[in-house]
Amino acid sequence: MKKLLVVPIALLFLACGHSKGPMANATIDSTSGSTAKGTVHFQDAGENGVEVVVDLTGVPPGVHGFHVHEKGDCGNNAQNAGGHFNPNGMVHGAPDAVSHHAGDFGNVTADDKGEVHTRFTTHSISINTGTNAVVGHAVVLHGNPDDLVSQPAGNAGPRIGCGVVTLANAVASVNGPMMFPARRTT
Ligand SMILES: [Cu+2]
Ligand SMILES: [Zn+2]
Repeated sequence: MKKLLVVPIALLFLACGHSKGPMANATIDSTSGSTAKGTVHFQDAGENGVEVVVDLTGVPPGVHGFHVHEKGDCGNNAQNAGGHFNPNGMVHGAPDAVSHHAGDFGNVTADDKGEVHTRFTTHSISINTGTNAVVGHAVVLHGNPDDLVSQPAGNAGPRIGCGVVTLANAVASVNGPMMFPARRTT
């Protein structure tokens, strides 16, 4: 009888943990002379890696370098964010290149209204676990395209938007209430 109870509860626990894994957000603010702003949302997608959803406005139409940078500090017109987030000591490159920084998201493209709405998945970062955790670092939007080749940062020009990535939830708090039935059976 006890075993019959435990199995469905375990399945519930797993299902919930998968659909509501850790999430993080960055609110992008403009640097001086820029109007770029918006949000970047990170969602743990299990085996698919991390889904990144980007929604920006006020961006000059065209192609713009888009990266996670090392320091979680957007001060001094985002210069304080430092270089690209590179926990594995790689050289700069395209997101699908053999070698690239964990923070190399490549480029995003703003439409003729100056808006970016895009999403992609990546295995290069995690939300908040391990050395590739994105929380605590900064997302930076550049004025020019990342050429995906130049070292150390793709020659993407000025930093026109920046936001620090913060954790939006925690798996433990989401799953906590679901453990009540398990405790009641003992
Ligand atoms: Cu950058
Ligand atoms: Zn890079």
